[in-house]
Amino acid sequence: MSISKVLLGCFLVLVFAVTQVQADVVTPNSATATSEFTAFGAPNTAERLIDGSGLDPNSAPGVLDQDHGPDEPTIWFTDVFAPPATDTVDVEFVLHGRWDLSAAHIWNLNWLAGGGTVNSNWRGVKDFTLLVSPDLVTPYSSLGVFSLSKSPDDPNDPSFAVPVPAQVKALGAGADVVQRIKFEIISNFSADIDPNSVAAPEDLLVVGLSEVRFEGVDIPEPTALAISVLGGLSLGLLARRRRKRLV
Ligand SMILES: [Ca+2]
Repeated sequence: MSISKVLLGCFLVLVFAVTQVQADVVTPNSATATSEFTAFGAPNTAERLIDGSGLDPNSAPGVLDQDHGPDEPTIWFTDVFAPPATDTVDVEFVLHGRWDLSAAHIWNLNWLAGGGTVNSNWRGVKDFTLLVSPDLVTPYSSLGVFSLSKSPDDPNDPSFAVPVPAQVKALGAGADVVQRIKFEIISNFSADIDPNSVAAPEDLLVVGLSEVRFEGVDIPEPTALAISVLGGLSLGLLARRRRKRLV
């Protein structure tokens, strides 16, 4: 067998391997928010959305199917002492590399506040605009407005939040090449409660989430292996032509 045929075979095997990848769980490299609650060392930063905090591995074998518990240190929410207007809050995720995303898996805020005695699920995200960018510099483009359901209460005691599953949002063709995702929050569920039931009007502005993952297929960058195979293939074909000239 000629060297060019061997190299061509290697190249086809590489192309086949690249095209056979499966959809995977995409955990962002970083998560940042325009407001976080960190007073007194509180851990309620956007990092709580991507570190698996609160997810229960006993509820399901796969992360995307696991329930998220209502413990306060495992969720992100805005600064309860100085909350910005809900519709000004952004959360941004940066992925490792670029992905063809098919869905977002979002665990809405389920929060037992007040030392584990007060159901604060009304602070969950209700409507938000989801935007994507193919890299670290291209301006975001919107995939539209998405809506989440409020996390459920304990049916036997509505004052208690309970573990929640992820809510799945299909992302469609607009998410073919994505490295950054931004949630521009529009509203929480504060309109569903009696304003007189909270201590201060600004409390109504607080908003948060419990965990976020994405689902998609990795978009391979040009690798040293692919470049070397292509280079070898070119050299092989060149050598073959030279041999032909010498015959
Ligand atoms: Ca969490």
